[in-house]
Amino acid sequence: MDGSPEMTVKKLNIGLVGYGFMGRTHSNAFCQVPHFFDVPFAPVLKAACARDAAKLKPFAERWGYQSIETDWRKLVERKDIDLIDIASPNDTHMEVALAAAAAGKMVMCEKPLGRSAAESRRMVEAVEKAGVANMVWYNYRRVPAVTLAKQIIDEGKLGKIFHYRAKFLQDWTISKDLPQGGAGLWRLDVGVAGSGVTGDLLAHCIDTAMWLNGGIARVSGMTETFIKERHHTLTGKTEKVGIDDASLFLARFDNGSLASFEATRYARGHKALYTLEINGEHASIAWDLHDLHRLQYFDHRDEGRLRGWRSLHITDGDHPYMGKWWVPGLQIGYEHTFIHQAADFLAALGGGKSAAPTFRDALATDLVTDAVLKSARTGQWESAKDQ
Ligand code: SOE
Repeated sequence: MDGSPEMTVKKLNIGLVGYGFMGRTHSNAFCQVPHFFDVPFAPVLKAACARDAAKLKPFAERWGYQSIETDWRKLVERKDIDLIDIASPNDTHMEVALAAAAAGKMVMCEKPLGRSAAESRRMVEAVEKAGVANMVWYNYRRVPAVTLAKQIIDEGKLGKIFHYRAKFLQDWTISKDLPQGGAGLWRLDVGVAGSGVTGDLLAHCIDTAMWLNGGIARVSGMTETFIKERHHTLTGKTEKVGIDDASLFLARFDNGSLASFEATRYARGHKALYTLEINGEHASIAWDLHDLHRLQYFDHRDEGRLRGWRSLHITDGDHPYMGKWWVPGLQIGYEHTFIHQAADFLAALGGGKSAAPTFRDALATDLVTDAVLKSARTGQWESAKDQ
């Protein structure tokens, strides 16, 4: 996870594209990572890039970026940039990543990798052809409780896995008066986002699921767009809504286990309720983003009289990542998952590798989301594998 304290730390010059919510989480991760982890590279915030200089400037100043660019092509061409980090809306991911890889830069990209598996495939080919380190910011893998779940599963503590259940529930788009398009609302514009909750929320659930429980073979999905038309902030017209507001699917994993997944922005009262549960032959685990520092664990092998769900408080030094933070019992939060991801990326880079999830791993997720959307259209079970 990290290197030895004696190692020589080299500089890694970052060029960030985008300054929104994700631009902030990534910038914070780059700033914080060397303060807490012994990483072989120290990120340098060399340049931030976005079209709107007036909005970009205060962002760059606040985070300490040394310069700004208003054209990502210029950023990608700069000789003093080692890594391009894409934190801009989904419709920019492919173009920037292809150019960055062709220029020999390492590439990090916000999720989902592409707006479709076809876009993601081109991005995988580009980074692999260029031989550059790459990673996608599926941050929830790096919640210490979720990483612990991975360790527990890999150690075989659950035994054969029968069921996987995941949900990601929000409620922020219920109003019909909410427009689509533009800053903060591009997630509602299908041309920019690619899809609705399938690519935005289910993609997180699928990434974690395949990491914990292996590949997904087949899916049967159902989607709904509850509000069919919305005012578009960029065109000024009322336009058809092309995204899915809710998406549910059943799946069969390669290991034979059965799964159900659900994501919606219409679950009144839920802001970002990502939950997962896995049931195995011997034990089960459950996790909830709103209580992210706890992992629920039930082991049938416990003595009968004392058997029950244990609520593990994941704050001890021997829990994943926690030895780098405060003292046992003190919690960390959402932003730390990005810091962990940056730490793992830099450590892997020290060994000449890419940290997971790589672009190729993220393509596998996009194949599943594509299959879910296809199944919702055809009403058939669809393969989630590359055809
Ligand atoms: C959507 O509201 C969103 O911000 C996603 O885009 C993020 O990936 C998720 O982590 C939280 O919700």
